[in-house]
Amino acid sequence: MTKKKSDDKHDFIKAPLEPEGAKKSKKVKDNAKQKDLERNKVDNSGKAFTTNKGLKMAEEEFSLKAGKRGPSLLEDFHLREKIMHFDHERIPERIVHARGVGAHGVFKCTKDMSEYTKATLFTEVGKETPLFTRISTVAGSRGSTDTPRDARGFALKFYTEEGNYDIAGNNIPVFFIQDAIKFPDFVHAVKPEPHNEIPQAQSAHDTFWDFITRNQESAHMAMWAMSDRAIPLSLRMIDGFAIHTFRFVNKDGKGTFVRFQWNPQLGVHSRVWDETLKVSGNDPDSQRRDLYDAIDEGNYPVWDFCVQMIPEEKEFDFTYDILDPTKVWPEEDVEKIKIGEITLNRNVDNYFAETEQVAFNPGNIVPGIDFTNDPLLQGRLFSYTDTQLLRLGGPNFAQIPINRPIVGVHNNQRDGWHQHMINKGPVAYQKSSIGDESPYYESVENGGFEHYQEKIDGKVIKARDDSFRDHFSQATAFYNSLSDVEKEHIINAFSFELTKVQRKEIRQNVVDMFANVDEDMAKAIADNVGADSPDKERGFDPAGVKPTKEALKVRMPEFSQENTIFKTDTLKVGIYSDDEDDFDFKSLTEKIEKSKAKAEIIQKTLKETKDGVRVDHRYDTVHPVLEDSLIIVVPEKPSDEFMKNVKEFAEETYKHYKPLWIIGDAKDILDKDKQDDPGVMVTKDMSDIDKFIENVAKQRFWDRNGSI
Ligand code: HDE
Repeated sequence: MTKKKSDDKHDFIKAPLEPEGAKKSKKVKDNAKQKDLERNKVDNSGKAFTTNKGLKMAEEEFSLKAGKRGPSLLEDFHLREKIMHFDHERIPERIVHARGVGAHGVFKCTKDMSEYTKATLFTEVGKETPLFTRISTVAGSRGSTDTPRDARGFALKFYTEEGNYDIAGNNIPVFFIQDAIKFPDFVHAVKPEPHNEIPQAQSAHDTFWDFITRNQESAHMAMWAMSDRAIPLSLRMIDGFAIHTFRFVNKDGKGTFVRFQWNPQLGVHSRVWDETLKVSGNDPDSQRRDLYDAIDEGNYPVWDFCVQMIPEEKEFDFTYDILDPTKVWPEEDVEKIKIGEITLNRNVDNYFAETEQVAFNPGNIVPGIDFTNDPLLQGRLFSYTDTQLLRLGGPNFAQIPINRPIVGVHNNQRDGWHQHMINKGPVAYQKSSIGDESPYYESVENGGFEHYQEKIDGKVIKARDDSFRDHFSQATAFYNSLSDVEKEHIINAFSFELTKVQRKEIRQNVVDMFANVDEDMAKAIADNVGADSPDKERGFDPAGVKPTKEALKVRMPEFSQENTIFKTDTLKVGIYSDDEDDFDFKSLTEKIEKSKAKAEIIQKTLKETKDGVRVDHRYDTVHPVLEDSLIIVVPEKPSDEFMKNVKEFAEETYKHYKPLWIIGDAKDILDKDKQDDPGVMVTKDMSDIDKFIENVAKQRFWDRNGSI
């Protein structure tokens, strides 16, 4: 490489490629998709600068001009190429799920499912299939915050040996509507209102709640959206559900109804509302950062991948229609079976190339999987290709590196925008003697795809079966399966949302409608928002049917977060302390990290502690809501800077029910009457560390004074 002399003046700002202190990821075993992507990776290091046509340029400081002070010239092809590219750097964002984060990973089969499906990713124990995931919020635009109250999209693309298999799911097991034809209405209602484009990424406004009360099939999902599930602590702590009923097909052609879900080994955990609002302002990227950092540090999140199955003969044995996407299959009805594990182990190299350009489609299936007549699923099978055609600029988006399968693609499709394949020869049609009858069609026995031959018998009609008309039984069963704290959070969420609804009639309609879920709940919400006492009958749309007694008996304790997994792994322990203190930070942080939690020291500056431990934050550049628990190390003579923020740190941690430990004199830090509350520790030294670590695993202590 030769370097022009005149460039030397810039050398004093040489910056390393990686930021200081960047952690190195654990080396992950190469997989087929990773190797495939390597082909497209660009390495600029040590290379001469070129235009897009490969021309080396000697300089890029000035555009070409007629005279040093003259106008720019049209013949400056480099200026034109650069600006032209810049002008076209944006593509349409996704209509829904615009904000997302992506990661690579692997699916490992842990149970041979060949009795039910011939899909090879599920039939060989130990087999690993590379995958890509994109986790998203639904309503906000691409630049919105990570933490609104919203469902999270959780889409998986398995790069199988039989082609790509996608599950584009959510972290909530049901959906707002039963038929795809209502989707545009639903999305228009939840998105910012069209006249003023307010509010961004929020359901707390009139049109959303108007839609809900006018479309009562939404009752169940609305309950989930108001629950803690919609404000997750971390994307590593959410469930994934394919929602729809799919079909497994085995090699004898026998079908079995199946639902997929994947559950995090870290448990499902949430924030409290006040906290999530503050996180939004303090770190709008908190959730994508959390996922990125965890993977970067080698703390790979793992999900148990599970199925629930119903034999075709039992299709009509339930109190709900098993094809209804507004219903779950409670585990008391249908056993959940773990069949594999998903591990996310590699961050993307380039957000746009991978996360933005990835194209999921529930219609991407492999032999052994098929669709059912779920009317919501049927509409999705059309929508995804259609939207991607526009978003990714033409019909060849399956050739984009992140989308292309790890197996060869052979057909006689040709041309179109961004065609990358060079198909040789004169044949561009199927069945040709010139082309030696290639590509040939694979037999079903050898893995050729054949659609499931479901018998269909019915009239062409615009209607839905009566079996889809009970909209409240599972909404009630869900509410009744939650803990008191979770119920209180739902009441508070409804109250918050309705307080933002301007039209009194809509507030009233909501409390009337949700009295059909639980009258006490609706009454409490009505009291909070100043609505009249709820009237259940007025709030019931006669297009629906009332739940039967039997349907109301159902319980789903599996969905209460009280019954989730609790462990310390990767939870953050903030250590608020004074940089002049001689405290033994080394031992404290080592003990915390031994428990797999993460210690983060917060001091006046980023200089190391006196005993040489890395300091992560300054007092005023981190907010206590960004820590999962807090230790305050009080020095004998605290500095003014230490005292300035310490009360806020203590109060916020206390108020959000998180573990709090004050080592030293707590007098000027936390009110005396709060010091004996659950999850609060005040001690002279750090000998009680084990107790604190237990508290960190518990995460929240709901039986403190006050409620959120
Ligand atoms: Fe989607 N959905 N959706 N959706 N959806 C899209 O496709 C659509 C539905 C889901 O990370 C779009 O490429 C219709 C249910 C996820 O790239 C679009 C209906 C579930 C993602 C679309 C639904 C989902 C999308 C927008 C009603 C949970 C993000 C951009 C029938 C099971 C995938 C795009 C990613 C994205 C249409 C309902 C999940 C417009 C018509 C139910 C996770 O095609």
